[in-house]
Amino acid sequence: MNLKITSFSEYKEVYDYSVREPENFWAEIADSFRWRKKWDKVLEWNFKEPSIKWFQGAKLNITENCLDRHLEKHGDRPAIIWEPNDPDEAHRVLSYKQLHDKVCQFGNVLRNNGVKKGDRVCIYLPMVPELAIAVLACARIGAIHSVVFGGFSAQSIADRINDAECSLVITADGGFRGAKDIPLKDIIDDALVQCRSVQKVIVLTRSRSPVSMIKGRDVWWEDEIKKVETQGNPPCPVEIMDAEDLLFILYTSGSTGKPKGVVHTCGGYMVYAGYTFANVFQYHPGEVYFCTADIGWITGHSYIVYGPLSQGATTVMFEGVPTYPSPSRYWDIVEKYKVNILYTAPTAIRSLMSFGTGPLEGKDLSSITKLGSVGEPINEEAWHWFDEKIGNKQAPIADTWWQTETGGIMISPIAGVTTTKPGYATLPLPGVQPVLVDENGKEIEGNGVSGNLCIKFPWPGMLRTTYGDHERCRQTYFSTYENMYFTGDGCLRDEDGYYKITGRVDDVLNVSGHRIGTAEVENAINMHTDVVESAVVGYPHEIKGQGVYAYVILGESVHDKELTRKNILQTVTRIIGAIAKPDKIQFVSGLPKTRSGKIMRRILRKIAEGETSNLGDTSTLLDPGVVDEIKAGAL
Ligand code: 7RM
Repeated sequence: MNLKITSFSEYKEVYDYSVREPENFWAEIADSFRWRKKWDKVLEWNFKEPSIKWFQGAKLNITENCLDRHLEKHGDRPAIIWEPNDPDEAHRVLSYKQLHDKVCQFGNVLRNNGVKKGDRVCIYLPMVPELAIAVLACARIGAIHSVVFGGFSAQSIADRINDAECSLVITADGGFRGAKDIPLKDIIDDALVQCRSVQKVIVLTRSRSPVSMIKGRDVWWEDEIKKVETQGNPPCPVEIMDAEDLLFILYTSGSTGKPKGVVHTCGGYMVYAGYTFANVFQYHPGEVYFCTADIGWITGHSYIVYGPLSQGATTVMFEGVPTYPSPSRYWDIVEKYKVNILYTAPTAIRSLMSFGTGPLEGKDLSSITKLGSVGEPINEEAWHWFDEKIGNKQAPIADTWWQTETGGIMISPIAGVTTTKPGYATLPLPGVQPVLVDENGKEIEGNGVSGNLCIKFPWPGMLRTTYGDHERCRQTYFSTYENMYFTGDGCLRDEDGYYKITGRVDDVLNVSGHRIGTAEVENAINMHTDVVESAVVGYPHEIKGQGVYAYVILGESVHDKELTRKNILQTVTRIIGAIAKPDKIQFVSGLPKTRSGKIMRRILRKIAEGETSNLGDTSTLLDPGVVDEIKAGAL
């Protein structure tokens, strides 16, 4: 079978085949990749433990699929086009050959610094080509990367480094994002005070800001590269990996206070990222593809690095933000590199929409033939703006639903092949078996229904465990409904069988496409000395999708509430990072609790949404009086 589906009738045929004979289907997909040894068994699984094994017995290295296999015919093809934060700085183009050389060099640097197969490496870098190089170099030598987004605080990094027991950190002196300079090395230094496992820090020069370099621990990227060069550029033989060896850990928020380390493995993840990229975007050789995500999130892992490179694509990597130095920036980039495929997030679309059509004037977007959206539900207004103003009604929009845990796109239109519908992720990709279930775990069949979204059969890109705590993986994803993976999302299936994801049904917020647990934010707020208790909920936010609303009970000694408000924001920034800062803080004297002490978030959510009538049944509350006070003080 061909890796790529090219007509609606073929989609239906292939979809049915993938359900009827999943193992044959996936074996045929996997055949289009380069393996050192083919598998003995396609799939072995149970969702009880859970235990999921794809392509057992197979041997491979994902970087041979992303680099080596393209060299003979396409070595000079651009692999990465890098656009700097500052449009006046020179851009960079790395061909497949050049990228291969750099990955090999840095793989040797890692080996020289004692990194071995199975070791965990934390990567905290800005969006520069060296980030992709570092990720691929880890994969090449069999080290497990854990990329931490540049917006997280020292405390968050320390927690992640300690959870994975990383032995080495790769960072930069600093990074540029819009008008801001981010002191990455300083933040790492603060984090490492708490981290005993880290022996080495490799520091890339980017911002040339002053940093402290600790003897015996910190080394410069550039110096280490020179050492490899003076060794006469030895080749960097790949570590031959088992299909189920760990490829990476990526931390993501859930409904508890502590982020989970989602684990992906080499074989299945590679097949899934490559298959979904090729299909959803219908990538043709020579096309220029631009995904605006950060590699610190799963979208960047799967659809800036592994997916596109495994298919020999040209992937644009952008260091900056959509509004710097002006809200024309994305359109300038599209014009400059004649971008054909643009994959971005609803929050970015809404933000750019708010500037009107001025920033689009005189910009040539005619190269665009396909569009993608990811990270959160896309409202119809944003969908139509994207379609009309960016795609000129000629470019199909793939509204791609998926998660860190799924490794790749699950439900999405296939660009130009299957139908789109505003606000709908539409249909599952072949190989994906979604089901809707009610509160009791009973499958809801038929169309025109809604329920909680589960997946009832494994797919190669799914998570295998949560690092260091398999029980947590079972509890979170496989215990709510028997024999199903539970996504945490609510979903509607319309009369035509098209899926629309309506949002999280657990205590997870989605702020500008970033997942944030309400418990995580509450823990951070509660660390402030003046705070007795807090409750965090989401509310609809015009640009961010959801905003963070915090109800906070203060201790008695607080005199200057305005200062305390700012101090709380500072505390959250310190503990988690600026992305989790509450948009609104309401000081209250009590929270609506049941007699058993549970906070009734439903009420708090309604008030945050501005809905003060219809609060539903409040008779089970310990003190119904607090509700009136909270309503009166709502922001
Ligand atoms: C890729 C990514 C996952 C959560 C997921 C949803 C929400 C993502 C869509 C969406 C509606 C979409 N991974 N989500 N894509 N909701 N339509 N197309 O975002 O792990 O960071 O977040 O994001 O709630 O569960 S993630």
